[in-house]
Amino acid sequence: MAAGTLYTYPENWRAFKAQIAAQYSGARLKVASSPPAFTFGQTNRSPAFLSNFPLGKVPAYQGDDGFCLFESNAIAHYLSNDALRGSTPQARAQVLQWVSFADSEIIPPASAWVFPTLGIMQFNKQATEQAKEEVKRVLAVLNQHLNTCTFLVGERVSLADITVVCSLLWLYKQVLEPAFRQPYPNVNRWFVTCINQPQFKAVLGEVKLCEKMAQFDAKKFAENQPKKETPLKKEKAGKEAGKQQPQQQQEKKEKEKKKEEKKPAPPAEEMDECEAALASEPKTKDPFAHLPKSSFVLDEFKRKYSNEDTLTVAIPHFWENFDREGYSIWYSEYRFPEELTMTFMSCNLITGMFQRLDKLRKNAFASVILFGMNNSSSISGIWVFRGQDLAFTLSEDWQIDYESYSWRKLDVDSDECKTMVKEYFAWEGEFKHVGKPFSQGKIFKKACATEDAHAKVLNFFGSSELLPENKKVVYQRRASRSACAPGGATSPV
Ligand SMILES: N[C@@H](CCC(=O)N[C@@H](CS)C(=O)NCC(=O)O)C(=O)O
Repeated sequence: MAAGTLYTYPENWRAFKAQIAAQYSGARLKVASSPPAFTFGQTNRSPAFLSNFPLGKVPAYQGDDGFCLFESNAIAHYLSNDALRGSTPQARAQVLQWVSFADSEIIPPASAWVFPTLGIMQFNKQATEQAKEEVKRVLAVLNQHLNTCTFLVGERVSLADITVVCSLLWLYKQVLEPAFRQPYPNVNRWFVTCINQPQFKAVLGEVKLCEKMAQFDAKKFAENQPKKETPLKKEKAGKEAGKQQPQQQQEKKEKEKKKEEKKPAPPAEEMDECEAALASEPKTKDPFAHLPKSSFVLDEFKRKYSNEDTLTVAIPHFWENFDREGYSIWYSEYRFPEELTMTFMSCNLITGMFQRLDKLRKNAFASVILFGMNNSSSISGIWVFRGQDLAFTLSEDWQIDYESYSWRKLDVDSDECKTMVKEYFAWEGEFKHVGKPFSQGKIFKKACATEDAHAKVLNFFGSSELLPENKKVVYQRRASRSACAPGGATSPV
């Protein structure tokens, strides 16, 4: 019988799947969801955690025997018994069918609808209306199936029921008010039956079904905003927050809401799961607080870099605005190129470092490039840091990787610096000092998983030259969007 620890944040519906499965199977499962055992945003970014769970995502399972597993469905499967997994080949396939159905058909519209009501995503009327229609469609499919069955597969609760119930949980709690759910009596009956099973109850507690469809929580959304990085977002957050005060009178509030509903939100303003997760991180002291204010707005440059042509707009903007007192430019090179084998592993090395330096992103920008091919490659990059010193010593969190690199401060007036900035930022040029062809580039800029997406697109296109410059930001913003439980945000849910 499996025995181990499940790392998660509290009230994570993904973790619930594993926890309920363990209730049925008798697997001994400890849940590490609060300090000191686990702090979301910290523990899952630590090198020890990342060495077992390279994505740094939760839930994550470690057996007492050392066996490690990520992906909630895999963990729930592992912690199940044969009865839950399905006792015949057909039943097992049906369980897999419903697990996949939950992930691909339920979670996307459920997130699009529910997240804004929890204030962790901007409201977009069109997207919400579309999500409602999609939810109706999946409920209809379930209702039809459950017309003749008590449970989704066979005569007993299976992993299919556990998974689908957990995926519907936030819909039932938040938005499926009685009138909306009334056309799906079989689904309602089945859902209530499941959540009242002692094994479900032990994990979910008393589930209160929605009485009134929750609407966009602009206040919570505004509260979540100020922690975000760009002035653009701050500005917006300010507006949102500002709106809240005069909105004491209900009438005005309604008007504002209507206004909000009319203008579709620009997608880049949404809070994705990473940002929601970051929003939950405890505040730490700003290690750059002692520096005088700089005239160089790094975020502005980053926006130019993301959205406009690198050579003709972003780099000229960089040099026109660069503040040599407030910032410094460094060349870094991986010290152990002979240890680099497969290029995808080298890329993970770079993105791993970026992840561990997450909190430095506000005060740094970097373009790090992998040159060469499998078993003959090198990594080097150009880093722009706030201040004149290497930033890594300013925080304990940042000291994991930097010693694996050599660091050389560049003379910002030198031709060498100008050429390197140009070549590394644009990912093209002779790279004379390298002697190997460009393979892949990674940009240290925005929070979470973005570089991976960029790299994936690059791999797909096969060459950086084919990458449409003005599309960079789109890949980055959409990279890791998937449904994250609201518990990962500041929301107490
Ligand atoms: N497909 C994964 C998704 C896991 C996931 O996205 N986890 C989020 C929280 S809901 C996370 O840990 N994010 C942290 C991060 O991206 O740094 C699963 O089902 O386990």
